[in-house]
Amino acid sequence: MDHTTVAIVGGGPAGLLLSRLLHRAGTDCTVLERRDRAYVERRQRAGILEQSTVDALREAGAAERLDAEGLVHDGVELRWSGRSHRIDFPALTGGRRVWVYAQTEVVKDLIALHQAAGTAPRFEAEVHAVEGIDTGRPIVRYTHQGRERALSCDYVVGCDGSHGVALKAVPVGARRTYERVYPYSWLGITADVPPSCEELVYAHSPHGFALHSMRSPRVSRLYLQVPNGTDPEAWTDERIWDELDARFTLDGWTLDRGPITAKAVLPMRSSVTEPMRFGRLLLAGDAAHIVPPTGAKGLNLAVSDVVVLARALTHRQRTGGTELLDAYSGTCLRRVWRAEHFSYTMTTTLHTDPGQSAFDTRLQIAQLDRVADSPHAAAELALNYAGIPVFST
Ligand code: RFL
Ligand code: PHB
Repeated sequence: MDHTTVAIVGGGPAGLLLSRLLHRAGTDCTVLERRDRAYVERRQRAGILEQSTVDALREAGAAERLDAEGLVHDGVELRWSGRSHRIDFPALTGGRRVWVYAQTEVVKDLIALHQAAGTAPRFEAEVHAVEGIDTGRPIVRYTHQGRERALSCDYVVGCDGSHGVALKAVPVGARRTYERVYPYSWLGITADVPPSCEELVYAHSPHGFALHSMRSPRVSRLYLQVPNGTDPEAWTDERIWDELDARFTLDGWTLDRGPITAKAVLPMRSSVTEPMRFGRLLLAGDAAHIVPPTGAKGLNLAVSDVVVLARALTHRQRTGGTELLDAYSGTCLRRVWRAEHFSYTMTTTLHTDPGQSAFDTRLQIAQLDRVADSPHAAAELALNYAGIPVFST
């Protein structure tokens, strides 16, 4: 049976970055990814990297293209009730900012570096069981090219996303999942048209939430709140643009339209599984927690988890000490719950709940007015959005 020090289940951003950090620190590891490379590189997801994510990618030597092509943003705009307010990140956070750089590009960059270093994931390797996590020598069982395989290791890390198998190795009585499902989804589109704004626009409107984001100076990415169960094909391009127009409406501003090249509906969920460590199994990224995308935190949390974990595993490898691994779950969960709270607050302040009363709407507007009128409220939003340093909580 093959052996590796750290077996990593899942080659999304969490697994790929963890393996990059471990290899650079001299710790041997193997990533098992059930999809092929092309599929993993194409998956359209997050678009905003906070300051500490960029710092982590730079430290991993994985930011060359990000630094050349990423769009640095110093703020976002909020729109509601005919008002508009800009949140100035550097001014409110002591110099922190965010980058617009798609998750697909982060993934492509990490895979290219792994290929060059001879440390690429084992693609099309589907893990179906993780055994012995309460022993000193766990075993990961997987299928590769139609053959059953096994990999023994010192530690297993579940980076296998929200429907992963790693978590299932933890006895039900030893874990607890806290969850909230929202009564609305996002219809996300990509369009071949230059963005109509320089920075992201988050809009609260009587028609529901809308977000204007971007992928490049020529490609726009936009989202609008739709009912759960919506079929994206039921929305024609014209209907999407009309609805976006209505939600972003602001005197003197126009939304430019262009060909829509991708269209998908994503559900909104908050979830945290505790603890993030059980014996020799550690969970990271979406395998442990999900946030609704309104705060742009999902990918950033995955990165902060693996930064903490790489340090703990490297410390174990170098000194034999397990104190950082013992602290892993508690260290991460403080940041995770803070991000959960922020994502929940952004989501519930900006979306229209199907059962929402006029009173509820007035409260949302009062909250948005407060952010515009109080530097303290604006600073709280800016610090959460631009992200606090990984080792500060
Ligand atoms: P990922 O990216 O889901 O990667 C998990 C990887 O594990 C593999 N895998 C397995 N491999 C082997 N054996 C098995 N049994 C396996 N089971 C799963 C999968 O193929 C996959 O490659 O998790 P990771 O690395 O933790 O990264 C987290 C981020 O991807 C995620 O937080 C964000 O993308 C969340 N998210 C968004 N966040 C934002 O901030 N803004 C967004 O607009 C946004 N859009 C999204 C999203 C997540 C989505 N999902 C997961 C449904 C849109 C979608 C559709
Ligand atoms: C995106 O560009 O995909 C994006 C940006 C900000 C969010 C969510 C998604 O809050």
